[in-house]
Amino acid sequence: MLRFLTAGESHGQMLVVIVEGLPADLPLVAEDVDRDLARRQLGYGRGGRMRIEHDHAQIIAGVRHGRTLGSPVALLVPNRDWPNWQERMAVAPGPAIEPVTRVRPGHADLAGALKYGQRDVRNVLERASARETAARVAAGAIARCLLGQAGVDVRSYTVAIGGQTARTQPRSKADWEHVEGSPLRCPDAEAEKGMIAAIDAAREAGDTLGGVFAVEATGVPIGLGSYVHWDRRLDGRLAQALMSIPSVKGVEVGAGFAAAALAGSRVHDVFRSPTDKARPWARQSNNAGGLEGGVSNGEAIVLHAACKPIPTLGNPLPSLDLVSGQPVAAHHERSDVCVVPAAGVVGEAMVCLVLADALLEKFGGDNLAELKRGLAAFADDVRPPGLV
Ligand code: EPS
Repeated sequence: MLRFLTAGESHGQMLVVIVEGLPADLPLVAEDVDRDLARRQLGYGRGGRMRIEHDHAQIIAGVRHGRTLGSPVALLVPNRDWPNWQERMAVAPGPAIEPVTRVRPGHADLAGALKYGQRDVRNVLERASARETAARVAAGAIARCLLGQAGVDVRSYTVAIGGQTARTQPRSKADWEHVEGSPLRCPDAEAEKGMIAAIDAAREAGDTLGGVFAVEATGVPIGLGSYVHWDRRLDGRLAQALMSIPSVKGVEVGAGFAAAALAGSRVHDVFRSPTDKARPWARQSNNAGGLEGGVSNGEAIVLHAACKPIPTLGNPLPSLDLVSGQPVAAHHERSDVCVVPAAGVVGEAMVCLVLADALLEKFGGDNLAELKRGLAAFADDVRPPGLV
């Protein structure tokens, strides 16, 4: 229902985003997108590039006078670093440029170069770069605007970095404000100190750190996704969306791997008494992470993603030269030490895109009023007859 495509190289002129399938009349301004673009750029442990970029979306199609038209929305995010790369990244043929040939273990460098038949790893790393996630965040911010109209809220926080783990989870509005204001988007200020020290030590050692982020979606209506085919299951769609983020190597839904060790009586989420008109089917726990049978069940959708440490190391690993096959140190260029807080914001964007797609699938609507009518009618339909 909702599709998006992005284009753009890390040091090219700009990122390009097209989002198609939005209903007409959705309020949308560039500031809605810029807010998330700015959040993605924050986080202790980022490298020099983030001091250059101040990402800003230019909406160029699909919106008139602050509202979507129902046509594809197109936007551009210029790369401020482009003037420094104009020759190296020129679209037109030009003088020969020194190729990158020392592949980085853990990066797309080798597999990408062999797959696409390239002798210059720059032809791979430019698009494999996590710069592309700025485009996803722009698309996700638009999806977030749609979800907001349905009362769905999507947030993220940092759970762990470099083996240091937060002991608290954000629950109240104040907790979430703390997350947004903290250097690593972490709810536990004590654990965060340890994470910062670990990042400093890694930077000193020319190393990098991974970690875990959580994404939570509240206000999700019951009934998004389906059990009828494997590819319609919402848990699978969300897991794929998170797994597609550069550096993510593991995704958990709800209690995830921990549930595998427990008896069913300890895992499944029993109902509260259905007296709450707003949430008559509410549960006493949420180990399922808001998803049963691949369908949203009205509880918060809770997802965790594990990020490996990024593969560009200040103190490069031993590697091989792509052209000569001889041992060399891996390529190093300016990079980040830790991207987990930024990855959390990208995770929000991917979850927003999947949920917005599933919302439109269930409730349809060529315009916002139709979508809202569908949502309201469904909420009435699923209320237990005794509560109407
Ligand atoms: C990246 C390397 C760094 C990061 C980049 C991802 O860029 P540069 O090579 O220009 O220093 O900053 O991330 C971004 C540009 C971004 O917007 O997140 C890499 O090799 O993947």
